[in-house]
Amino acid sequence: MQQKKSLAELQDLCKRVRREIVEMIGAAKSGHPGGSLSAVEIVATLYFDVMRHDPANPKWPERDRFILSKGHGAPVLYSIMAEAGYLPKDRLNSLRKLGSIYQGHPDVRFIPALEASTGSLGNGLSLALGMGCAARLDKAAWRTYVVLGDGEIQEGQIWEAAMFGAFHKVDNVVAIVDYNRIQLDGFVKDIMELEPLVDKWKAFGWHTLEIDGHHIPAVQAAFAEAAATKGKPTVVIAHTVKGKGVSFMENNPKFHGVAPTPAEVQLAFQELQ
Ligand SMILES: Cc1ncc(C[n+]2csc(CCOP(=O)(O)OP(=O)(O)O)c2C)c(N)n1
Ligand SMILES: [Mg+2]
Repeated sequence: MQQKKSLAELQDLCKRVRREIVEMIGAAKSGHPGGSLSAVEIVATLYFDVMRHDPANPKWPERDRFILSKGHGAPVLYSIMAEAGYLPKDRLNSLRKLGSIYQGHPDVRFIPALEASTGSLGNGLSLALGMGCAARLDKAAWRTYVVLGDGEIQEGQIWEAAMFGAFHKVDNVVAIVDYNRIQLDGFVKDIMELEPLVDKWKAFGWHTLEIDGHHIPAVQAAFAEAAATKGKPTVVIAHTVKGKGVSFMENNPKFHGVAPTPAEVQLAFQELQ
């Protein structure tokens, strides 16, 4: 089983993961730094505190499942799965290269330890709810976690899935919305506003929590509350900062899908010590 990390260890890990995200996207000269950096605490807390899983046995039937529905955030997942021991660390810098297992979006053909290939936005919540129903049919205890982007949840399929999850009481699924308020080329509020977002999820019948997605104890508490919630699925609206940790990327739509230059990588490293 995966060892749990202390709060201090998790915070250290998050810094290291941020450096790796910047480094690998810099080396690739393309990729999505902003939405990778905003999800670091969420994914790290899941892998190193919340989920029951075993890197030595990736297909352990009782494992909790994780889906990064916003698949363009692949670097955060690759870095954390490498840290956990699923994947080779020394090849992270082959991101987006032909033949690399580290493709621009997570792909089960190259990384069998993944639960799903993602990147076509809008699908992950449906996948997660299907997995949740499968666990229930099997009377199994494993739970499913899915990270969604805020731009992503403008997709119609998300709201069909939301209706399904509440109607079928799929209470072993937790959706996390990485609410960084920026989508591909601008602010969500200017493109297609989501507010009042908490009210919407509540109206769809979900147990709805709102947290600071960079505050690890709040992330931990949200997952504990989700596990104790029966009869409805839980959604965690995680307020985050796109580009978190790198001053010139923070809250800057440019760094949705632009790689840092070598000089910017060095600048970011100084900030992420
Ligand atoms: C179905 C689909 N449409 C469009 C895209 C192109 N695309 C990639 S990322 C992105 C923006 C996503 O924004 P958000 O969900 O807020 O992600 P984050 O801010 O976490 O990076 C879009 C439109 C896609 N990957 N899939
Ligand atoms: Mg976003």
